[in-house]
Amino acid sequence: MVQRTLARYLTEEQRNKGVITADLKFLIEIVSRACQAISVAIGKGSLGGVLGEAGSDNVQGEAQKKLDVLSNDILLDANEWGGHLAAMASEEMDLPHLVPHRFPKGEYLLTFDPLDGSSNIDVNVSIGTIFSVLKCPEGADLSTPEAAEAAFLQPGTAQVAAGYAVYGPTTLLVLTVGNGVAVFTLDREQGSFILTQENVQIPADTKEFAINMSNQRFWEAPVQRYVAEMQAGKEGPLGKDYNMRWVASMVADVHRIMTRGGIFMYPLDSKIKAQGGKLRLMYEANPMAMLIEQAGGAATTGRQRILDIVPGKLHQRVPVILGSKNEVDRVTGYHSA
Ligand code: P6P
Repeated sequence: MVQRTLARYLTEEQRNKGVITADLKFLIEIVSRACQAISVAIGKGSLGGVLGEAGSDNVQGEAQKKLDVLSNDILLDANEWGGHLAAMASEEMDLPHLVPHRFPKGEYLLTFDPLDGSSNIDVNVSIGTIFSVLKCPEGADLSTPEAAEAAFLQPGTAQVAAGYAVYGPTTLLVLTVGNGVAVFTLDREQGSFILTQENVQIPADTKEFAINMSNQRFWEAPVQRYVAEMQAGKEGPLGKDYNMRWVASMVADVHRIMTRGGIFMYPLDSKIKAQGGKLRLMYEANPMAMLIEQAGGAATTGRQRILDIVPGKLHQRVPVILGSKNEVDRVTGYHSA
């Protein structure tokens, strides 16, 4: 059977549905090759001298792992010369990274979390790269990194593409260009991503929830109620027994939901209320919310659709409740009860 590579899939999306431009196709291919390079670096582990702390902190005040910095550099280097981007923004950088003057500028903006779940790197648990693509507004001020931040502050509904790579037993690229969700598996011998699933559909119901239970005492009442009802099992109001999973790599937890359904929650709690949440809107919540909705799921903060949020700042944090639609609708409903 003829294998459909990422390049062929994108070409057919461009030709048949006019969904994407040649520049966006090029951008996604460049990002996929950067993810391949990150996958190779991760795969070397201790042998590559890439484990452990980098000895620096990122803009979030989190200690950076060597692989955080390496992954960020791989994505910057891969994307700045191609002429398809105007600027990039990353979890690892305080300000946007402008395309150097020596290279042509393009019409797209790229945001990314270069290595999500990096607390899992040193214990050999799946981690991932998350990315989101926006169009750069006409006339945007890109004169300085500080000025360029405003160009990124668009709601998630403005995304033209979103995806993640999950570095697990296999390396997968999960992608949407606004026409459903496709899954590509990295063929390491060929060095290309091969289409292995398209039109992903998340079951509307589930028996599996993902949340960090150690925060339970900090949760708001609607989440306390919902988790207690799931723990009550089939004797409780939800009438079924639930199982729990928490990988502490959003990409791994979201990919499980993409694969078999479930609900993922990093809700607002009293410990992080001042920050607005734990997860970042522009390069975690928004791309994952686009993917989840494109696969028939739902993604809210508990109070509003994530994709409708108009960002106030580049590294804004939000509560995240996403996954199987009927479950997300239920707990979102509890917030307005
Ligand atoms: P906690 C990883 O640091 C991350 O940003 C997400 O990938 C993950 O879902 C979450 O934080 C884990 O947070 O508080 O359980 O360590």
